[in-house]
Amino acid sequence: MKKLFVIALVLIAVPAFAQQTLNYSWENGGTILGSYGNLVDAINVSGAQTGSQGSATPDYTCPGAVDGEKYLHVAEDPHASTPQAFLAWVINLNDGDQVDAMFYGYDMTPGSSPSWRIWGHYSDSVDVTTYLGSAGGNSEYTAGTGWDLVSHTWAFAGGNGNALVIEGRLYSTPSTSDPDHTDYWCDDITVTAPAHATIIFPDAGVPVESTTWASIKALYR
Ligand SMILES: [Ca+2]
Repeated sequence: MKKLFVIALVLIAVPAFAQQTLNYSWENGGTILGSYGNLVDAINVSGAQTGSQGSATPDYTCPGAVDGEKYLHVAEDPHASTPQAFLAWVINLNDGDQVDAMFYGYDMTPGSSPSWRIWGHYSDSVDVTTYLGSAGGNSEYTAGTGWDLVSHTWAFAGGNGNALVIEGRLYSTPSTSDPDHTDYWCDDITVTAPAHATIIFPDAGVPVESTTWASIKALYR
């Protein structure tokens, strides 16, 4: 009798707390949903990659994806302020909803830049490029031990907006110096949101503009 009561209570309680958790690991060849600031060369990559961290010549290597085969490369060029890569978008949220997100950023410089942070801002549920104010984030950086996890939990309070854009933020050093280019990689983002919301990740096969291809070729020639 007691067991039946417990089961019934769980069945009643579940709808009120129904959450969904989705993972995206860039395996579909996607890149980003959008960006802000001096973010360039958003490309889907696989295998070891070589990059620069504010240096004239490539000076460090990412060994490959932390999950699966593919992952995301972006770069800050030239260094200025704090570029943002829009990694996920949660739409149709209500005030008070809880959203959790985490992703892996590659970082080989303990205690100094380049580093990743996870942050968020509000938008409407129609256009991911709308900006309706900062939602805050986690002030911790990637640890600098290789693939490091950054995570944050938001209590949604979007005001006029009903969507949350989850950002990967890039922190480069020095803030201005030739060649003003730092490479970044991330992978394996997991988002948990209420079941009534919709979690959106980058689409497969988003065309890369020819100007971007030219700059990629220039980077690796
Ligand atoms: Ca992956």
